[in-house]
Amino acid sequence: MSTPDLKQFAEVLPAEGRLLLCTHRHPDPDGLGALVGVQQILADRFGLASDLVLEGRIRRAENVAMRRLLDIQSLPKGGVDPGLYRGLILVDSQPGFSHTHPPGGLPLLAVLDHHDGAEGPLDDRLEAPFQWVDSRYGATSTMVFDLLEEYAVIPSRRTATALFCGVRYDTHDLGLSPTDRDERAYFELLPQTDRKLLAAIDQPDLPREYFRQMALAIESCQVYGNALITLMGEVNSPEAVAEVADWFVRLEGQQWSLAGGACDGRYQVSLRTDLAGADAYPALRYILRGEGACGGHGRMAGGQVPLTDQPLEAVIEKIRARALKLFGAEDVEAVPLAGDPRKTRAGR
Ligand SMILES: [Mn+2]
Repeated sequence: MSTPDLKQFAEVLPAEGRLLLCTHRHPDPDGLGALVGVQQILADRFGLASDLVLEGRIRRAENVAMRRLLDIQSLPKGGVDPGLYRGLILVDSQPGFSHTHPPGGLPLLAVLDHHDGAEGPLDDRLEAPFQWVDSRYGATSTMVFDLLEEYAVIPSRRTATALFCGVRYDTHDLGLSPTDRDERAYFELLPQTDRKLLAAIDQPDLPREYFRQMALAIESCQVYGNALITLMGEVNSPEAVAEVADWFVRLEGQQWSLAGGACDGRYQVSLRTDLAGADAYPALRYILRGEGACGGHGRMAGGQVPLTDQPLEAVIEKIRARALKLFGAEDVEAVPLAGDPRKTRAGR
């Protein structure tokens, strides 16, 4: 996990023409921030125009607000004519990740990512001439901040705001194992951001659907000692699953929060831990072993199981059984999250 010579980034770029930039399905603030940052480097330093292609609807309210308020324009994945582009840059993900399907027919020029995830030696998986994968970074937006610095590009207010959102949400405002680089990016970017936009992105209006989803999540959540398991049926969006996992790990005394929900033909799973030193990715890999794919970083991991071969109920039960085994809670009695705590006490 070494940092490549960032000067090599310039060497993989064409002298002219347009590039296509993409990230994982259902982009999050870090993916969006990294895209906006790379787009500015390409334009300012190399005179290269670029378009973003985004896959999967963005539905989490914060992410919707970020996209709208920063006017992040993109092409639908089906609307890409490869003939118009000279190559592809992928951020906040890697080729081969199950939630990432860049448009075909274009050479992959560069990959910037901070996730663990794909199996096997790096060289077998990545084919981009410029590969920068380093899971020590808390956010891909931090890596893009470093790239801006390397190429002496001063971020516009919009770029600074976008990158700041990426660093902020992926590191939980530096609360989650940030590196010195993340801290530097955060504090250097902050004075350059649009504070009104930051506040509007952080506290967006929420549709009623959001509260309905959260009510369902509370109903579905079972507490097994120090682990929370919330395996729902159909959900609005994969992002709702991540949000539920994030929310419930905050319950006092909890160390693990596993959430799942079916969406777009897949069972989406998110795992969070606040156990010091615990690594969510190997844990989720164990839970999904043989069923689906996953990736993660530090205390967060996400994955999917295709629902094509087996019914939803079977997938949910397999995941629950594996998770209970992993959490050492096979013999622990499940208690509903929102059950009456007095009854719960008496029952133990
Ligand atoms: Mn990220």
